[in-house]
Amino acid sequence: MQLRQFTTGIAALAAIASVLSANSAQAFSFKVTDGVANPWTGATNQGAYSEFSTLAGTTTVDFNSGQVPTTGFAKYSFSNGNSNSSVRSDMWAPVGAEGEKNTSNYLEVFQGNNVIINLAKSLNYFGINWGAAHTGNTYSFYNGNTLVKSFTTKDIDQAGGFATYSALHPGSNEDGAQRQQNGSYYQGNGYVHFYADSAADIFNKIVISQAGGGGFETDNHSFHEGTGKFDFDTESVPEPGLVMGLVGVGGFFLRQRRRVKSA
Ligand SMILES: [Ca+2]
Ligand SMILES: [Ca+2]
Repeated sequence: MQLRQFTTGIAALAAIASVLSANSAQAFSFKVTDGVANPWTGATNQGAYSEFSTLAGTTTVDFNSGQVPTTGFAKYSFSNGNSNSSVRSDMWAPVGAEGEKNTSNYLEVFQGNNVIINLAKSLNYFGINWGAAHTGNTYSFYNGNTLVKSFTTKDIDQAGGFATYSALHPGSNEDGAQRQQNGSYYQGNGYVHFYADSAADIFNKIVISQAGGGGFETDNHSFHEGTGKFDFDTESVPEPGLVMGLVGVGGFFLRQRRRVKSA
């Protein structure tokens, strides 16, 4: 968003921009898409998955086991036990890429009980199926104990909104909800991609929190390892079948990737 503001900028913004850049070299971006059906099974009732799920170096957590992972690449913990925030399955699950009802388990976070995700390696990308959006849904990205960037529902609204406003998630007039023709407010859903624009923006810890009432519902978290810029537009995303076919010829795969990236 900062980039877009700068490039479409009016003179008044130039001063703000220079203050920001003096304060921090960081630029951290996000994009909202529909996401895709489960890229491994084709299932459409498990929420939306990242278009980058099958990119080499990406790990995806779908919560379908009913638990958060507490070992491995992404270790999840609750700041206050898991007395109210938890993995569950109910009507508030984030909807699928074409608005389908999600009948799988997902992660629910309430105020006062944050979810902390500690990563085994540095990341340059985190994607999430964000659903039933409420005011006060908050993501904070850290490198060690240093906050890289926070985002809230309002940031999505200001950038043009969510991909889908679902009748499955009736809500009230607030950040993340939009009035539809029948007079009801529907809450936002979509696949939201957060990514580093430079090596200064990589991160290894994510905190998911809720400020105020309502819950924060997410599913299908995807983590991409990286120590530099994540190029959203030119990262190649091979078809799942292609990845399977190239398992034994990683060198070829890497060469293809480099070629695409430098094109
Ligand atoms: Ca799920
Ligand atoms: Ca919610």
